Amino acid sequence: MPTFTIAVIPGDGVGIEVVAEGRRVLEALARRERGLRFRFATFGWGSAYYKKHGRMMPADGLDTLRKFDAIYLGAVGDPKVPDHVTLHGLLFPIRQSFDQYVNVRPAVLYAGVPTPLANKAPGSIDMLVIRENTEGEYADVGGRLIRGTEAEVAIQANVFTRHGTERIIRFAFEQARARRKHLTSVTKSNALAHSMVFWDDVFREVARDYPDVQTSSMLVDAAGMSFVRRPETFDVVVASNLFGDILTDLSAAVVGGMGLAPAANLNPTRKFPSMFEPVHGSAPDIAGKGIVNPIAAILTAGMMLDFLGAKRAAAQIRRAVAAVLAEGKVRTPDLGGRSKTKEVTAAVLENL
Ligand code: GGG
Repeated sequence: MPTFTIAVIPGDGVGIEVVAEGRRVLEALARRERGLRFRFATFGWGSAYYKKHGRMMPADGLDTLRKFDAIYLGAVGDPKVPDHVTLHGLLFPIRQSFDQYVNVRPAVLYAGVPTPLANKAPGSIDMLVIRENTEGEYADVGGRLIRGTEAEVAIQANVFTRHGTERIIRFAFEQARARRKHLTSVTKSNALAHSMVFWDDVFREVARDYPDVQTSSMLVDAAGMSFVRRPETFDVVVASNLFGDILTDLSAAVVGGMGLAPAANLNPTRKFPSMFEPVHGSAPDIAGKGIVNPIAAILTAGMMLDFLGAKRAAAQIRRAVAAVLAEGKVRTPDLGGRSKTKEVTAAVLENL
């Protein structure tokens, strides 16, 4: 195995804390797994950088990142910086410039984790949400006219290309084929008669190449209800950028919360580095208190190892996290415990 070069962007708030914990786990694995080596380079980009320099990352930031095997990111967001500035200044340029067109967000109900839903057995919820990640509603096309006047106009255009839509749906079918062979496409084609009817058309076309995969199509409002009422009926779900973003907060909530939700922004062609970040944001309310749940970031590090081909090490992370959760002794306040962030990581390390 080569030495993997990892660009680390802790970002803001709890991002800084959780990325440090994920890195502890990666370093522990490198000590015990023959041939597994990392070279980390940390970049202090984010809201603090913005306050000093007026931008979230340097002008040549993308050129710097391009040379790495992967990017490991914590979170972005700061109460003193508008949220659209943080997202459009760092997260979205990386996803779009490196064509990380797939956002993979698994949601698994682990043994020992309290779910807000009644009568759900461990493992009964196991879904994989595939979110389109480079276009759709987040394409950043639009503008505001005659600002601040009575006649002000704001336009936000959605961009759905055949290339972009087909490739994300195809990726989702491949995932479904490797899992329980069921794929749900989520749209809102009763109301959005152009973009979403187009998505439905492409979904049906691509489905012809996957006769072994059972399909369903749902409106996003119905899907939201079903994520709560019958989450066990979902296997793989594919959705646009906005719908995937919203639905994955919901899927995280039903399996124990954002503290357990990992994510990967993938460029499956590997032409550019992929980026791995927990679903959660910077959580300024608990930042710096040492109580953030590091498990989402640790599982995210596992997704990074999986994508880099270090499958055995990735499986060790999943097993160790599952063991800590099942034991239930060491858990942060979001899961009803009193443990500190570092104690959770220590427990994961003990179980590796
Ligand atoms: N962990 C990365 C982060 O800070 N996420 C916050 C967020 O709002 N993300 C929006 C998105 O994933 O599109």
